[in-house]
Amino acid sequence: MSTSNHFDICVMGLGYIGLPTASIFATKGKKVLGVDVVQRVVDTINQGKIHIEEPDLDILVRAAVQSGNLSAATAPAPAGTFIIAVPTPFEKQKDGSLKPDLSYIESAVKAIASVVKKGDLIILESTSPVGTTELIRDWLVEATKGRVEANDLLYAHCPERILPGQMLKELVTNDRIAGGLTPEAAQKAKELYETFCSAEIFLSDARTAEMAKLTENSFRDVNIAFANELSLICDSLGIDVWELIRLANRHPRVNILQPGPGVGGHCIAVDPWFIVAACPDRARLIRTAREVNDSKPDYVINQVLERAERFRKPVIACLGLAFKANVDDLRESPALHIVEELARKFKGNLLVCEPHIKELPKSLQGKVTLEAADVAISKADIVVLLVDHRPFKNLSKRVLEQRVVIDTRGCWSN
Ligand code: SAJ
Repeated sequence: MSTSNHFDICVMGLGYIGLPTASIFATKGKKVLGVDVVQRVVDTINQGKIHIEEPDLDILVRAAVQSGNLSAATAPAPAGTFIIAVPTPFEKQKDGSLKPDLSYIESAVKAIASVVKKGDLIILESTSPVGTTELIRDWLVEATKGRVEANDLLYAHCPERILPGQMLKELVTNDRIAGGLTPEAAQKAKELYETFCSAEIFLSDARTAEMAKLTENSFRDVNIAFANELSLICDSLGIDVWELIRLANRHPRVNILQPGPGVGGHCIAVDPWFIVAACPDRARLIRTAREVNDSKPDYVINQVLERAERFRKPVIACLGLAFKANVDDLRESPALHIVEELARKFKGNLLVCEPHIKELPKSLQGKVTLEAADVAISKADIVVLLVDHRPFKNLSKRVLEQRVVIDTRGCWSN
């Protein structure tokens, strides 16, 4: 790494991936500059604080800032390595599919164009369609107006695979892939991640690494879709899907996942579409799985409407808004979508409990009441369990007696 750099690493994007990555490198002795376009985020981090929720991330960031190795800014500076960890949003198409939007990655590339120099390593961590690492190289050549040529820099894709809620552990213990545009780039990226990663790091090319990340999340989506489809079939046939899955999973080679009210978060509900967008005629199973999972929230809404018919003015308690258990993240949450729809239909009679938030999201403010679970249940005719948060699982079944219960997660199933 060049000794003329003030920084070893410049991390572009200080969100769920960039911030833990920048911080862990800093605590291992690397000089890290974290860059984010939001001034408030930069200020918060420079004070050693965090703007997102993740267990123990506050401790890691504080340690990194106090060590003097991590600082944040709104613009990049020269460094030996640039890690791009910005979001990859998507545009919804008329047919319901999603198309990746690479504009944040492109902006990050343009921002580093004035400071990159020959020999630097550029790593893309953001989940991206196949071919994006090559695009980054082309954009950078263009943005530097030829000051750097295609072969002057090393490019690699090293996708993150950490699970929200367990990020700090998985950052260290998950195997990784270092996919380079050249073998040298892959090797350099591997050596860098060995700074903190105690698991194996596999060398590959950039396209395979890009596809591997999309494949992992599509695999999970397809498997959840199987469970969700089973839940619909079982409802029609009068079978308890939770008992069915428990029994089927006793087979040594069967491992069915859990049905739910839909698939949320910013990864599994999105990434499969990047494969569908690239090969629409071939990705038939992957597309259908997405459609099955995306249909589940409306199915739950209809279940509630059906059960509500027997009441004149039903009071409905919805338990959970997050996209999955034991996190505060409401992004792409099927539970939130369901509650928003029910709030429209049962104005003033909807009680919501989400133990991980103190304030309702804007879309629900003034439309529903945030309550503790026991209070909400005690006032409700219908109880809809949307997220299997630990406190809900531990609720005494007695409080549910004499209530219509819709348990979308099998939390209270025997
Ligand atoms: N879900 C079910 N049934 C299940 C499992 C999950 O309905 O049996 C739902 C959850 O409730 C949630 C959604 O699926 O709404 C996704 O949750 P998740 O825990 O499966 O995954 P994420 O989105 O939190 O994290 C995933 C992980 N990918 C895989 O497990 C293959 C993680 O390792 C990735 O790093 C992350 O996506 C990412 O950033 O891409």
